[in-house]
Amino acid sequence: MKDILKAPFIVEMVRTTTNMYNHGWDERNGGNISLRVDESEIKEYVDIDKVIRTIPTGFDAPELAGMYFVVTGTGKYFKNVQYDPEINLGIIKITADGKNAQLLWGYEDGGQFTSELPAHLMSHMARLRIDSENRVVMHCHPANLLAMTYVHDLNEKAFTRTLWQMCTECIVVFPDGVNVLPWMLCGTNEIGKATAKKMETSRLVVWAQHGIYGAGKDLDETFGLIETAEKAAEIYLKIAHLPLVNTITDDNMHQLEERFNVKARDGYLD
Ligand code: 2HA
Ligand code: ZN
Repeated sequence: MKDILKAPFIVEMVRTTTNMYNHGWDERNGGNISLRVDESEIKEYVDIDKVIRTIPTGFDAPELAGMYFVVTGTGKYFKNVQYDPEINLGIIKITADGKNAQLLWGYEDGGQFTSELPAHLMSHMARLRIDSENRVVMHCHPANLLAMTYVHDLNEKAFTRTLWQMCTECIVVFPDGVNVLPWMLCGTNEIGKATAKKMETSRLVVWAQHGIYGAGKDLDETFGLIETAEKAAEIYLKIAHLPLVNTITDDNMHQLEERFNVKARDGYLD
């Protein structure tokens, strides 16, 4: 067996959680990540027949049966992942019936996966139906996006258009826009289902007064998606109280669509 602490999927999780903490997106135990990894890769580092514990997920995820995920632990601090990956992270395999998770490595203090696992697994299912390359679901609490949900209309088209108008790159990075959920109780199957439904039409889902979910093919891409939306929200908060003199027009955005070969979400541009 190779050294798991040198596995690219663990190294990347450590780097990403540390980076997110350093961005101020994951105070205390805020935020969680799940990363899908192929069995062939996992097998080089852990004995996949040695189940440490079986933990019920609390819902059915039949489409994910047999899949492996690296998942941040519940109650764990992103700040600390770099010092003790084996306590703060875990590798789970979803059982054949889709109802349980077998722990193969990690959560060494007896812990378990994030309380937001329903939102993660349901979002993986939703994204995988659209894009078989999707591997990551990421949740965090970036201050500017969060602040924006207190002062901006939560209508998805209006919210998306404002973000697109704040930085030229936005429409290129997230042409599918952002979807928005009203405040809901977190950690429940209900918010999980609602998030997954929103993931059908966008890789970014804002949880009003809480944070954001992102999905993507790797940790870098997903981080970059959230980073770009958060930057736009920061610009919005810098200008929202000032008289607006200039903006990025819909005509400008059509030029960006053409130049970068992207298609803005249907009906979002004039
Ligand atoms: O894991 O961010 O939404 C802590 C949270 C819950
Ligand atoms: Zn949260």
